[in-house]
Amino acid sequence: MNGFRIKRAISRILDRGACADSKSVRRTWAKGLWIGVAAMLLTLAGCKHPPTYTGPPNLIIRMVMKKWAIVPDRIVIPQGAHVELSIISTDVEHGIGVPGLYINQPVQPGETTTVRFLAKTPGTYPMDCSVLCGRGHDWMKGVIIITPGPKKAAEAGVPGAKPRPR
Ligand SMILES: [Cu+2]
Repeated sequence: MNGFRIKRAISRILDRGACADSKSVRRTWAKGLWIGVAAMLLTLAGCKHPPTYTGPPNLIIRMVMKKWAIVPDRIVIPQGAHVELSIISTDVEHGIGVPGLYINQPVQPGETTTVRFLAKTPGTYPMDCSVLCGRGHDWMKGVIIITPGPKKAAEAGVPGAKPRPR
């Protein structure tokens, strides 16, 4: 009788043990899942966007992307400007890419692509075509220069810059 009880007690303990094991396996899975979700959220939170502004732009720059050039290919912007790039393509799909300003937008032919950003930090920001568009794709390069200090767009010699009508 005693031997039977001991066997039952042992099997109960073993059962509990097995149960605890599967629970801990489940817990480990749940932990892994939460860590995965947290990592994903952190990655998304870490995605950079161009520094932006509210209200209307005070500097609109019209640009043309075509085989194989970005026109104008040198854009000088005074620091602090509320910039709107208004970009068209005259032939195939291109893309405006300015990694330093976290800009990467496709530019479809027949559509105007608008990119807004605050010219926050002075510097030289290389730009290029971000969509593989053909054999001359690598030649499609340019630069955005944000000059320090408050200057009017005209003084900074912004090509294609037009003040917003008031
Ligand atoms: Cu391209």
